[in-house]
Amino acid sequence: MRTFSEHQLRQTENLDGPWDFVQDSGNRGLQEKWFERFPHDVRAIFVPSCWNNELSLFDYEGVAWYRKKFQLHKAEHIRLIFHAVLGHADVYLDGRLLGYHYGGYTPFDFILPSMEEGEHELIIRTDSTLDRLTIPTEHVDWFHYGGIIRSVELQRLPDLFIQQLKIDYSLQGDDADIFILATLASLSAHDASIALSFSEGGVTFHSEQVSIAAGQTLEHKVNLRWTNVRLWNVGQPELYTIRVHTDVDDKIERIGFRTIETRNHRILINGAPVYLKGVNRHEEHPEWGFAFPPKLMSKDLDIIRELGCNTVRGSHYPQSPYWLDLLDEHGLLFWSEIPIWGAFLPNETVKEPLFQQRALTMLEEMVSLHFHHPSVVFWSVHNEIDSRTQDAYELTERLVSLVKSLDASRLVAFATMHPLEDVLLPLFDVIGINKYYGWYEGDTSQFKEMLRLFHERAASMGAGETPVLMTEFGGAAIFGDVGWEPRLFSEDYQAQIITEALTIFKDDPNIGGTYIWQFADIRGDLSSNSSYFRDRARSFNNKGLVNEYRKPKQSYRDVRRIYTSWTE
Ligand code: ADA
Repeated sequence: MRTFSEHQLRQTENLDGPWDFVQDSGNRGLQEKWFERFPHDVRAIFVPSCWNNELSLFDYEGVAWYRKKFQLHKAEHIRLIFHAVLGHADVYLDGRLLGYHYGGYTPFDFILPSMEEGEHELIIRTDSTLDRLTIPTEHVDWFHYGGIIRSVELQRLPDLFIQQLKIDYSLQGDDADIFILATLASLSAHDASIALSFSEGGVTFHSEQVSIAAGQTLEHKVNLRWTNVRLWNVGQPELYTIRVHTDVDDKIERIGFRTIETRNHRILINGAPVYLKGVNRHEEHPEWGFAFPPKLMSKDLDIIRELGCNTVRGSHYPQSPYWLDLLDEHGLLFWSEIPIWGAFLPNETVKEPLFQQRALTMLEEMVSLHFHHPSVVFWSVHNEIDSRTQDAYELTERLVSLVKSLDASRLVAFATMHPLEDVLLPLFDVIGINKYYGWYEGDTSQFKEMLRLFHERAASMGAGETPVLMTEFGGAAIFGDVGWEPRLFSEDYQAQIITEALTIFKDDPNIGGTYIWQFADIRGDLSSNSSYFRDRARSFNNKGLVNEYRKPKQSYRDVRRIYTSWTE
């Protein structure tokens, strides 16, 4: 799950591997109380995975139940962490409902004090159904996978345990004011006093004795100043591993020191402008769906670095912490976003309290999941919603103010598909434009005029200084379709429009960087009964620079030549 251990002392165990699995296409399980009596007619499924990658389940969207039994060899406190379950998840333990989570790409957990020794039965009812109030909603340009896509972890907790470690800082040059918050929790019937120590790279820098009342939580703050810290930078990753521990428990987080600013239409890292050379990456593969294995993440990273990129947009949902660890370790910048995918999002949905609440929760969970990664520069609140309306404005105000209250150090961004009519521009630190001249409309020469009008309009709205990134552009190519003439869907045509667009964007001083749509081909969501996405040949979104098995198309080679020649 991470490239480093999050604990040295705490005992943790992944409940990964085969689980009992049963499809509930008639949605009978709740009424028949499958959480008390799991059906006998089950199949084994691997966790983590997407069930759609199993035989006969390819197209299944709906309810499915999972079961795993585990043993406790003594009575003890435990914590169950679900690192990501797609859609709706109801969790039952020994027949009792522990709770419900809605989301898909962020963890949730349960702390279970004084569990009895012996066998326990964990059951999860998941529902992958997309509808008008889910995020994403029912018409979305990626496959409707379902399942437990990241690990399920069982932790054994002592009476006094470390619930959270949060590290924030502010930098003056290379001196850092560091703010550490360690949250301790007591599951004990007695007041206690405990020695708490903080270390970095194995060297203790702070210790003190703290008291905690029976059954309470305690937020313990430590503020200190470190001088001459090594700064994390693009291509120069300097990381600090910070551990808090008692004699029975610990928690490890990893951070990097760097500043983020914007000036002259550029993103500045540690005061220096960085022209962003990026791709959009879905964390998806035809064999694994969204349960993307670590080995393939490091291959993706190699291919993206070889392309000359210094940044990745995590389109369109919070990506795995393992992936962000890799970016931290190689000094690439990351754009993190929640899965509000708006191209077909009705305005009525935007106003719905349930939809808004889900969006706010997803944002909060994303910020909490990715907070310590120095690679994260952008928090993106939505993609391609109808940004011309007052309803969009009101939703966006809520989302932006929540993100800013959670983390004032990063840039709040979005991607618009209505650059010339958008009313949201003044709300953001960074504006992303998605436009497909040369593919869905017109030809690439139209980018120039569109951008001229956009900059004029942004200035008239008071957003003239806001950096603008081209967050999506490109076109589809079927891997292997090459020829003498650049036809739609050929590798030649895709390479041509991407290279033309890149040249135009680089010549525009108001553009601070580019994210090509997209890194790799992904499965699309097509069916014979639906009119959506019918232009997706092979049932894939074929706009990848590499195909779904990461084989390079012509555009990959051309973009590599361009990105590696851009030195700014
Ligand atoms: C949109 C969207 C992407 C993808 C792309 C396309 O801009 O944000 O997810 O669907 O268009 O391929 O059309």
